[in-house]
Amino acid sequence: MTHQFVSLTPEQKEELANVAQRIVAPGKGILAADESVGTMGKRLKNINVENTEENRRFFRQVLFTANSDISDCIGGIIFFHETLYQKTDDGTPFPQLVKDKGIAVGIKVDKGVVPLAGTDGETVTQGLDGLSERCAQYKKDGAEFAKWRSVLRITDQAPSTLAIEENAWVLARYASICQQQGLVPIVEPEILTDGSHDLQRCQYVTEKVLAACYKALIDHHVYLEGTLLKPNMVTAGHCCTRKFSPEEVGMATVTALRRTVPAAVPGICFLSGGQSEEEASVNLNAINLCPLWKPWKLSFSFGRALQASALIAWSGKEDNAELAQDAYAKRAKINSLACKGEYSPSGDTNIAANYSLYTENYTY
Ligand code: 5MM
Repeated sequence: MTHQFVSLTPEQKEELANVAQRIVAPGKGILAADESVGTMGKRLKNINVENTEENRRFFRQVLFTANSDISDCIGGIIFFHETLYQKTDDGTPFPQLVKDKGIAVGIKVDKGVVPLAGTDGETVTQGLDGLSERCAQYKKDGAEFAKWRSVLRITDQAPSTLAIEENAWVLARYASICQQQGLVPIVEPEILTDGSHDLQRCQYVTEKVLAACYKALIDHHVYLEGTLLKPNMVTAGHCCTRKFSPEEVGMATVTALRRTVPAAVPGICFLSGGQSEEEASVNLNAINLCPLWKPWKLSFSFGRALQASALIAWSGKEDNAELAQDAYAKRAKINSLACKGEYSPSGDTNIAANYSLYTENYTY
């Protein structure tokens, strides 16, 4: 007979559940500003800006000092380690600045992916060594939630059972460790859009991956009410020749989630996965309009799809800071409406918002 050791006190559970619910309060989602130094370098290169610590700090400052109204749309911001210890020009620590706006501070705690031996180029995410100590320190330094990203790909043979199970197990170990240290874990099993597979294949794989994740989370006694899920939307592969409507994406996504994600999970915050800003918002809106029962909040945790226009507007020039903040606030507002199924696209042909943000093999 299996025995369940009680690992969290009622107070710990209450704190975790409260933080998770606060992040996905109605109309709120997450800004994923946790690009590691290398990833940020790629973003900056696109706008011809050098990847220096000061340029990374300045752009984050632009985002974090956006008008306080932003907290109606953003419930949490995910930081990268470096950013958690940076300050504004006037010396305010970034975590303090964000908290004062009523936004929860999150921290990326994974250390990227490495090859998973015995598979055809698949990966597993590393970072479990010393994780407990790092989480304890991050908690002291102002973090309330954490994020860990696993990466899976779709080919004729992939994802393999080994990759699905190993990544699910590691995500569960991470989630359990976070909760022990008082951080709400965001569980992110990203299935890349690389490939020419259709919507049905993505739905099938998403169901397999999420089912394995929740089996592992439950095996590890993770307190689901104190977690958030960050999955891919169910979309066709980047090279699929058949196009699917937002309504089809919404139905496939909600169907996959209903089959695999327990109702105890308070919120599902989608990654944007290389969709354009507008595509990601339209699909999130369609997901929320899907006429099926949805027991969780369906929100966003976008990186590229919340920052692309802002990066272009800024282009490394101090004088453009306000323009960049306007661009970021505009996308945040649109995504907030999409969380409630209230976004009506205006037919805006803004080039930046419709520009594909796809990066091949997004595994770094
Ligand atoms: C914002 O980027 C996050 C960190 O990326 P790296 O570990 O590659 O530096 C990343 O985990 C991000 O949160 C997810 O990929 C979702 O971002 P998108 O841009 O797909 O919404």
